[in-house]
Amino acid sequence: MAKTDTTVKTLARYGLTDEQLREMFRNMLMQRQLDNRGFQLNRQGKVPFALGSEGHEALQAGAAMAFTRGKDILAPYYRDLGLALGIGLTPFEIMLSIFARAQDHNGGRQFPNHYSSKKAGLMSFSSILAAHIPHAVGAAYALKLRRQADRAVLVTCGDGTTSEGEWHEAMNFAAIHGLPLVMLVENNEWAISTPLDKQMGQPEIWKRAEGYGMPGKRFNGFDPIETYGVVKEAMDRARGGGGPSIIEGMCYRFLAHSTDDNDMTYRTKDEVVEHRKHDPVPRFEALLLEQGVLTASAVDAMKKDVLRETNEATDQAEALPYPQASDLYTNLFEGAWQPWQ
Ligand SMILES: Cc1ncc(C[n+]2csc(CCOP(=O)(O)OP(=O)(O)O)c2C)c(N)n1
Ligand SMILES: [Mg+2]
Repeated sequence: MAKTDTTVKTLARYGLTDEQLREMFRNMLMQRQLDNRGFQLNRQGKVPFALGSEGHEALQAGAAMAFTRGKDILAPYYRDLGLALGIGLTPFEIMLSIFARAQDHNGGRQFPNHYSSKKAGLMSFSSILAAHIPHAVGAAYALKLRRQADRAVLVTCGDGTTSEGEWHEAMNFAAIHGLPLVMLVENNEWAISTPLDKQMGQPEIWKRAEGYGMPGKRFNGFDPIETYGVVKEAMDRARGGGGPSIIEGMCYRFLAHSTDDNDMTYRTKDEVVEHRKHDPVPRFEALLLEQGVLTASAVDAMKKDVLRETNEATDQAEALPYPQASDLYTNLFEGAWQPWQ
């Protein structure tokens, strides 16, 4: 730790050190750089698909800080680039997924942006919305049955996903069994082209927690420190045998849903520009400068380093081969059996 915590006197920081604040900021810069790279590679015709976490940076960087590496389990969804980075995946691993190369942990056969890492405790997940939530609950059930009281599962999803039946069933089961689980909802106000008021009659998702019999809370997902405080509290409760909770971070999706979407067909540019005024990345940068956690030259150096790392990860991943067609059924069927035999 380079500086002591006394540097920031007025900031409520829930025990976060200067080093951790800088790490969160670097994560946010890295998210933005990798997002941008994914969209560029798509427009260059090098990758068929990409989507971004722009607007979710603070929420994900803050939440990742509350995850205990080597113990907790993360069951994320496709927009969780910052969570994946924050629990230890490298930009190179992210690029292997985007480029669908054989060396990717999923063998290059998953949808892009669907990361997994056994080492990091990151569960592989499905594009089918909410399908991963019962899986996460199952993992939490296993932790409870094994009496591993110092571990918890952090499961995430978007606002729209909370309308799926599996989401409700999973929450109910987690509550009944008092499982060590935190349901983190990343509310960005849109489910592709569907706004919140067309997704649900009660737009305050955290309030559903009471109906299941668990604690719930809503927080400002544009603030990484507040996010950390809320996620840490919920994870500590889960680890300590206090059961599950539903926490809802408010953010906004600045980009289109994905490279396959044109958001100007269902929302206005003015709406996006209005939300951009609260962009969490420059806001956090300004806060860290004001509090003396970073200097302007340190920010500059960090941005250059993030770009360098992104460029290297891109080049390294791009140079690697795709999976072989002959490996299509590897790890799916036992032995050499092929489905057409
Ligand atoms: C069961 C199911 N229905 C529909 C889709 C198509 N789909 C993919 S992402 C998405 C929107 C999800 O919105 P939200 O949960 O709010 O997450 P966000 O993308 O906004 O982060 C939809 C409808 C799907 N993948 N699975
Ligand atoms: Mg959404």
